[in-house]
Amino acid sequence: MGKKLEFPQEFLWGGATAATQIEGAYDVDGKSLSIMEMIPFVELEDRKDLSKTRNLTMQSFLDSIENKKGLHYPKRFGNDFYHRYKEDIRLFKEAGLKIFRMSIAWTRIFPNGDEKEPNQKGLEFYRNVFEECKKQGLEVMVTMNHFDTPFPIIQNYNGWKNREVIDMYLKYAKVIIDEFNQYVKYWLPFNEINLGVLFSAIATGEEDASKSFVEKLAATYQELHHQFIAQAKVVEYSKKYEHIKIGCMVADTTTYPLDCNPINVLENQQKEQMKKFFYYDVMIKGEYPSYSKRFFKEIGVNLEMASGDLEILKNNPVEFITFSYYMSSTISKEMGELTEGNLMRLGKNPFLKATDWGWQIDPLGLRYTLNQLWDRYQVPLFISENGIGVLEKLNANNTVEDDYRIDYLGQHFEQMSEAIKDGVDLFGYTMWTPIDVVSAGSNEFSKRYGMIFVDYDDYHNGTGDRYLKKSYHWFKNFMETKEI
Ligand code: P53
Repeated sequence: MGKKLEFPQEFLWGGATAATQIEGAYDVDGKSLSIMEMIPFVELEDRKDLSKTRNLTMQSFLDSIENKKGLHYPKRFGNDFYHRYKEDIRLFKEAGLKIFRMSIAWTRIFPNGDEKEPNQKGLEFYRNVFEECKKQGLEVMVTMNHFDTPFPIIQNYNGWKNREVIDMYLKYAKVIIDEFNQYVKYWLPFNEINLGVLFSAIATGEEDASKSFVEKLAATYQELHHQFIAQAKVVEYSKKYEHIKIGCMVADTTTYPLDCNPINVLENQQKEQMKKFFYYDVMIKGEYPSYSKRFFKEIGVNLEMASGDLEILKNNPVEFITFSYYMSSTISKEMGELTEGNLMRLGKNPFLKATDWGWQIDPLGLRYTLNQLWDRYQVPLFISENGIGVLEKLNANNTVEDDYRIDYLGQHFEQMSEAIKDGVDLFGYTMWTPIDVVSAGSNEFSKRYGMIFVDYDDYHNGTGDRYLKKSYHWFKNFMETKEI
């Protein structure tokens, strides 16, 4: 007999995915390529070191279009959801999921960004998917932009650096809200909006090697400002429909001071401010916080704002917070100043174990994070991603005995239930991910997160058939009993 956890009856249990990591069908029905589909798979000796995957230039993107070098671009193939969505949605439903978080590919709706009319074939695909969810009784949460800005917008308009892109995005957002508000109650304008500043190439456009670090940083904060405005304008537009809600999505980089040395405590506080609270502060409180003004001034970043921008932000905060939570890390002054190399460096924590990719597993950190966000913002919270990536193979019984995933999920669920007892208003959770997908960061198929195994390897060899892992059956039982 397991331990029984308490959750509200209406708690939204679900699973999360993203278009370029599942759909495939990159060149059908008028779709353009997004930036994500132009990053090749690179075999790594050290899975923790992703630097080799990041040699991205405008030339490498252009070369990828015709792919004369014969490289493999995994996000063009995903896990074949485009053709298998009915089976997948049925499997999600049978596992007991109540909500499915997915993203719409901008590249299917406005392939060049500047068309007058949306691509009907693209709308039709998503309508079919939503109809299927409705038939199976699954609620839907949609991410409007999950790192996958159409490449033509980057090539022809210089991506998010250009203010004009706000209007292109808004046109896209209005079309999908008008078309699909009957199916979709929860909308997230941008996935992990804080990652753009860390990985400009992935989230918002190319990296320009000729620029200095500060110039690049200034450019990414300018892109971010445009995304904040775009998101606020989506919130403004959404007021047309009473039954839909717009939330934000932040990669929660939960950090602790390495020790009780006040130097490290203060260092952690400053990192927390600029790496996470800054984003929530702008999107929830509707203003640039004071500490960010000092940061920008000292580093030499001058944001260009149009008149009215600050009012737009102030008048249109999001209604709920979502965040991804995979790990925590430590911060110390020793790690150095904010430099290019260590932007994402994760300080070790001797009390935690890490995955093969160096992601330190920390269920208690989830309760800590939930309390921190609730104390500070007092808006409903939703965990839009959480899970564990592992190298896995099917065994002789065509399954995977993924007890580590069962432990990971169960321990995180337990801390969620504790946070709810603490009084935190947590209304849902979508695991990353119910089914194996292409990895966002490393492009592998081998970094598997699913409860459902998909028979593809890193080069898209395989049948694509779906098999249930042990965690699938465990989760299904958890949905019925709430026992871990
Ligand atoms: P992958 C870094 C840190 C935290 C979350 O990531 C991140 C990333 C990007 O790698 O991204 C989110 O596949 C993202 C998903 C992604 C998932 O976390 O690199 O929203 O698209 O798949 C897991 O292991």
